Amino acid sequence: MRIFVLTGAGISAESGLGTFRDKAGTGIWARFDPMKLATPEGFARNPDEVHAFYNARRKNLLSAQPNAAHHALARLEAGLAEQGGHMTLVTQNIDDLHERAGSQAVVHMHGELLKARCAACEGVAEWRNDLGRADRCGTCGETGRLRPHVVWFGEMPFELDTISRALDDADLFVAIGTSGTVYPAAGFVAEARARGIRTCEINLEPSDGAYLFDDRRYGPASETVPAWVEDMLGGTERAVRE
Ligand code: BJW
Repeated sequence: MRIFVLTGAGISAESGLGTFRDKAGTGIWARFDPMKLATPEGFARNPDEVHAFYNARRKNLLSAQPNAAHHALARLEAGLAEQGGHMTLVTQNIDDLHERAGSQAVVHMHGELLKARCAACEGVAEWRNDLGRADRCGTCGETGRLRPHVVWFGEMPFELDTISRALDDADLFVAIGTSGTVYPAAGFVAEARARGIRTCEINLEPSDGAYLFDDRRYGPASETVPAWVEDMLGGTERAVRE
């Protein structure tokens, strides 16, 4: 079996990293303005404010740990490979919790919080400390041109060609912990359906696009994802009922 997994903020919620939107209205974008903090225009207007937002989230990430859902997906990747199958893991998350849980190949379509990118030379470097306007690019030596290596609204997500090829090649599309609000990721389920691929949603609660999924499992990711992975590797494959 070839499985395409798309993860979102919900998979890292139980690791203490906030989600952006939830039905209770307590997500990050209910407290902070995404137009100020997650657009190139907002960064150009007030780089210090944007750096402070990402510096706080970077600190939080460095003290967070992967949870049972991240570990289960790492087991699934290894287990499918042993059975001659394959898993593609695409995440919208900028955290590194999949890697720390042992996932070997993670596509970060919205970038990575522990990296900085230079607007002058496009060089990308590991970055674990606070980032600010006084910092110098290690590649070209320019000062004040570094930004978080993340994808803001209006910017092109990374690796869309890789993602499209992986969708072409999948038997099952699974969305975990994502509200399905932000495009192009929100459109992957429709693309999967158009290719005749079975679809499964695993989330705390039904997303607005829940009707697009053939199979649905609801509850905290730390419980639902390990149970689903056990089914997939155990061969019962409840999630792909014919
Ligand atoms: C749990 C749980 C638990 C809680 N267990 N579950 C087409 C139509 C309309 C608009 C557009 C469109 N195409 C483009 C747009 C514009 C825009 C967009 O989509 N806007 C929408 C708001 C309408 N998109 C863009 O600008 C993108 N670029 C782009 O489209 O380029 C042009 C292009 C055109 C054509 C093809 C290709 C490209 C860029 C989007 C960049 C998103 N950036 C952010 C911030 C940067 C990273 C960061 O700071 O972290 O990325 S926004 C934010 O949302 C972040 C996330 O990755 C992203 C998605 O959020 P996610 O992961 O779904 O989280 P939540 O919080 O929304 O949902 C969490 C879910 O978990 C909830 O359902 C909970 O219930 C659940 N949950 N606890 C399981 N314990």
